[in-house]
Amino acid sequence: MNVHASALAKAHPVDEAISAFAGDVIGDLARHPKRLSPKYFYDARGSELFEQITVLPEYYPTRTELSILRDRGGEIATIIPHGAALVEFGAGATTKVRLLLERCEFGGYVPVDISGDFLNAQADGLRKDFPGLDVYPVAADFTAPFALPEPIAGMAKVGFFPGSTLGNFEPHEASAFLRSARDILGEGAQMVIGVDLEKDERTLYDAYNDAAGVTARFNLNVLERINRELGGNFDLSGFLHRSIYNRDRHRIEMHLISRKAQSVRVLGHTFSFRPGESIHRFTRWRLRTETGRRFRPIPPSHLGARLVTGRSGLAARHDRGRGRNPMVEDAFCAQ
Ligand code: AVI
Repeated sequence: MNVHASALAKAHPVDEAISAFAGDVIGDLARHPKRLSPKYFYDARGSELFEQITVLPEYYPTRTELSILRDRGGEIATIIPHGAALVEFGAGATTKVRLLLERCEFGGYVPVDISGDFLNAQADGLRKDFPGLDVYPVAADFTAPFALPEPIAGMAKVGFFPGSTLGNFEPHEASAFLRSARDILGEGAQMVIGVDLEKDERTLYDAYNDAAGVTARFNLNVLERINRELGGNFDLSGFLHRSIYNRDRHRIEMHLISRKAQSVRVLGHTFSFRPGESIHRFTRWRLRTETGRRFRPIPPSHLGARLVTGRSGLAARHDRGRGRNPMVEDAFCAQ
C-alpha cells in the first residue's frame, strides 16, 4: 500500500533515526577493522561539503556525468514514458536531474534523501525553476524500503541513481539496493544508473585526496557528528584522512587514520585505537572486465549483465552514453 510522504515522516520519528545511527556506529566501531557507513556522512554539514567536492578540479565524476547528461540526455528522454514519475535515489543537490527535467515531460519528481532539511531546500528551488512540475520530496534512507507518495501512484515510474553511488556499496549491498529499488518502483519501471569505470590511478587518487582538503573535512565531519548527536568525544586532530587505490580489489578506499594511541567514548562504550589504525570510511568499487590483467572498462552492454547478477530484477536495456573520463549512464527495465 502506498502512503503519503508526510505519513511516512510520522512513521520514522527523529529519535528512531538517532537510535539507528547510534546502533550502527557502536556496532561498526566494535568491528575489526573498524568502519563507518557512508550513509551517515550526509548530515546538513556533510551534504554541504559533498557539494563542494563535486566542483573540485580533481573530482572528475560530477563533471563527467553532467557532460554525458548534457550530450546524451536527449537519447535518455526517448526511453522515458511521457508523464512518468521520476524517483531519484539520494537526490543531493539535484544538479544532474535538472538536465533530465529540462528534456522530459514528467508527471512528478520524487527526490529521496536522508538529509531532510537539505532535501526540502532543494525541492523549493526546483518548484521555483520548474513551475509546472509537481515535486514530492521523501526524507528517507533510500537503501531501505520506503513508500512512494500517493499522487504518483498511477504514473509510470523511472528511477534515477547517478553519481556512481552504486560503487559505494559492497557488491552484496549493491544487489540488495537494486532489488529494493525494483520493489519500490514496481514492475515495468525504468532505472537510469550512472556508473564510473576503471581509469588511471593518478586520476583516481587525486579525486579522493584533493589539494584543498575538502574530502578530508567531509570525512572528519562524521566524527564531529558522532560527538554532537551521540555525545562522543572524538578529538578530530587525532585523526587523518587518507584515500588509497586498492589495485587488487579495483577500488578506492577512504580511511580515517588514528595519529596516536587513543580511546574514544560513545554512549558509554569505549573504543581503543592503535597509532596508525584506521576507520574504513568507505569504498568505491570500479567496474572492469574480467578478461586480462589490464584494467579495461566494461562494455556497457556487459555492464548491464553484470549488475543484474544477484537477481536484482533489473534487466539491461540500453547504454545511454560514455564520457571521456570513462563513466556510463545505463538504462534498465524492472521485470
Ligand atoms: C557519493 N559518492 C558517489 C561519492 C564518491 O565519489 O564515492 C562520495 C565521495 N566521498 C568523497 N569524495 C566523494
